[in-house]
Amino acid sequence: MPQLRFAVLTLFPEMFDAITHWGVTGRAFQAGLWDLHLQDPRDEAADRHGSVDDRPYGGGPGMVMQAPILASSLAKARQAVGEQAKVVAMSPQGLKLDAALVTSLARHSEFVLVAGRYEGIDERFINHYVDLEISVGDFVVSGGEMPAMMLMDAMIRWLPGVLGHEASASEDSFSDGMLDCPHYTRPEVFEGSAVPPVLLSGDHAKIAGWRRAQAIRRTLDRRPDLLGMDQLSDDDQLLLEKWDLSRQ
Ligand code: 9D3
Repeated sequence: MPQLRFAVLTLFPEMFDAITHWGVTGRAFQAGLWDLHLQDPRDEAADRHGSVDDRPYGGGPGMVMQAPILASSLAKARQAVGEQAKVVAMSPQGLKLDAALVTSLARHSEFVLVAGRYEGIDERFINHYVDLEISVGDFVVSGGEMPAMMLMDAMIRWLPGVLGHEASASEDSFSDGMLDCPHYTRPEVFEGSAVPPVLLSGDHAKIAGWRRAQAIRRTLDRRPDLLGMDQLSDDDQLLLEKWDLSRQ
């Protein structure tokens, strides 16, 4: 029944309340649009201390998650989510997540996400079982749980029925390779700054043109890499000129 099914290998399953209990993803979970199975590798520990990690061969700081523990945890997760599930490890060494990667993953509907802790995961587990490693960016966080939740959230937003009729994932910033326009609500004047008059005009075509011009200007200023070209279309250039946003 769910359109998207995830299992996550994690030592901190309670963290995932963040996406099952709150907001857009929480509502969609309660509605049965997506499903989540949490598998704690601690359940596979053989010793009475519940060890899932050990010291790195060759020495060095930190501990490494053990391959046999992760392999039996993965086997249980696959039973829950489907034997054909795509296995994705969240990793600082992974492919950097972006909108194109999120939509390309949508060809699959069953995933096991591996959220690591400690210094890392035994490379043999990755080589034997992991289809794809994904990073959320070039900065360090303390484990794979929040990156896994970011990936799931980004995918869940694309499911039909998740976003209300007033919004769609394809209208979101980045889907069209452009930053969003600025937004305003009451009061009409805040600390001496008025809302741009065009937004009060009631002329919907004019408002749409202004918003597009603002989005183009902000993308040029802040994220020219998103446009991936050094020339605007003639239409977009004219729109910037109309709203006096051309520069130079
Ligand atoms: C000293 C080497 N560090 C690797 C950059 C050690 C290390 C730090 C943090 C190993 C693992 C982690 C935990 N991070 C993740 O599991 C992680 C992550 C990240 O830190 N940044 C961006 N994306 C991701 S996805 C998973």
